Amino acid sequence: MIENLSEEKPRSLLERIIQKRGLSLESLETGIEALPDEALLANIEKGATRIKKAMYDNEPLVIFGHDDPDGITSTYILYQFFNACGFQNHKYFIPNRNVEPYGIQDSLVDFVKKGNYHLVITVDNGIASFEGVEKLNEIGCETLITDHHLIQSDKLPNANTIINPHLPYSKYPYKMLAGVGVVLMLIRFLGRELEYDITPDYYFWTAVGSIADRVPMTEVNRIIVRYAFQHWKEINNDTIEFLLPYYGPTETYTDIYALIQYLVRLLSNGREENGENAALRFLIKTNGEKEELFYQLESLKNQSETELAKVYNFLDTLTTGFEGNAFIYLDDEGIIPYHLLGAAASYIAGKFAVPTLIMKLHKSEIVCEGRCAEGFNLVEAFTACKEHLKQYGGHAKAAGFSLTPEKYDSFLECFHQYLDENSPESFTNPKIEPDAVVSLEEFNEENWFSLELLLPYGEGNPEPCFLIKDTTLMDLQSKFQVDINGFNFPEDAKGDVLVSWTSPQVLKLLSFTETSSIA
Ligand SMILES: [Mn+2]
Repeated sequence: MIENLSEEKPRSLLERIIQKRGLSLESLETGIEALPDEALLANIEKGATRIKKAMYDNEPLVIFGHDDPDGITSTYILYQFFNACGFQNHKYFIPNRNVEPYGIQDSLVDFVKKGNYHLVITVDNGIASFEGVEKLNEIGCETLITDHHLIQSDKLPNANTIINPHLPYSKYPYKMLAGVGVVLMLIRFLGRELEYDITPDYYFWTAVGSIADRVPMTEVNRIIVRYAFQHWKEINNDTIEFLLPYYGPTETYTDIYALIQYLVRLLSNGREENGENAALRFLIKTNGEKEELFYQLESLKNQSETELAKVYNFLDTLTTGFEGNAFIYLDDEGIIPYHLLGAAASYIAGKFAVPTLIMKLHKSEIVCEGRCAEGFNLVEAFTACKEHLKQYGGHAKAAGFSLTPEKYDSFLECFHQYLDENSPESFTNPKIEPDAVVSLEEFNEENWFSLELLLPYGEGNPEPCFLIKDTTLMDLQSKFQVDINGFNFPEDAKGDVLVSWTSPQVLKLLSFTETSSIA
């Protein structure tokens, strides 16, 4: 009798989602005390020792970043850490991908020569800079590589030290850190040794770079972001202080998560020449200069969002009625700007869940950004076709390459053959599984706030998806703002709808299945 009663007790929306996903309340509340010991990251001790030597000997060093928000936040937290420790002999160099290829190029080698630097610390890049590291060695400059990109064909650059969770002998149990996550672990390790307290602002900026790089929001990455949420009020950082008057409230975790997503967009637009980057300068500079750079980045962000909307529109027309096991497009009409190739590929791969290659002729080479969903590995695919490529690299689900135009046809042939042999069947029409069947009444304030425990969303922890049975558009619209999301939902139809709950008053349609029409 008692058992029956407890079975019938209605469970909260949050409890149903947690159960459906096989999670537990405890696992969602894990704090930083549960982080693995960063000493398990291979070579971290050697790297830390090299950095401490530079600090004690006051050796001039350069942090060599990458021009995306992961690279910018990586550079920023390491730069700030040196500042905080009272070290003053560090500079940074951020290459511009629109001007030069990925990784260590001659521009950095020249910068190092001129400044007589003895040490380069790469962040969020370097693992594929075989020639670049050799060139630095030749001029007597050591390289410490910190990176999270995949290691190519067991070949490693000839660097002083390499810290990368993908090193086969690394014992650190979590591989999916962002570049900035690797840097945070190095700073935590150094902080321990130098007895310097790693404050919540380091975690906050790591959260920004990690969410920007779309690493899975599970385990270590999730703990880092949650720590930034939980300690938000203690964050003492002049960039955040500067932003608050411009930005809306930051009372709830939803607000802070939205601020992080805003910063991801803001920091994507700082590319400059000669190793400089406006986004990094915005983070580092103070007062008047910060304000000027903020307005500059804001206006660049608005420009690029307008540009992006145009590209998405174009892709929508290009993919009307699309079916197939891959989407491959060479932009020979010049509609997709070079710097939006990755965004374009992400858009298509997200919409159709197929491997997507978007290519463009750039400086007499064909450059490609590839994206794909679960179940396919772009780096493996490119490796299988590497004889046709000039350079390639990246992650399983986000990778790129360059090739000479003469090799284009032979590459395509090779890639199609690889697809035929390696495509899972589920590429066509991935089915969305609801986390819970809900009534409209359940989309209330109490439930909204209870779901904040699931934040941050990302790969491995998707935004919940709800099934509302037998409803009409009128029912939904009587209580909510409904984002139809391009679906056909006739006024006179009843149906089962899948929605995501994007803000307390907004439901976004993910699918609609008609059950009956209203007589
Ligand atoms: Mn990265």
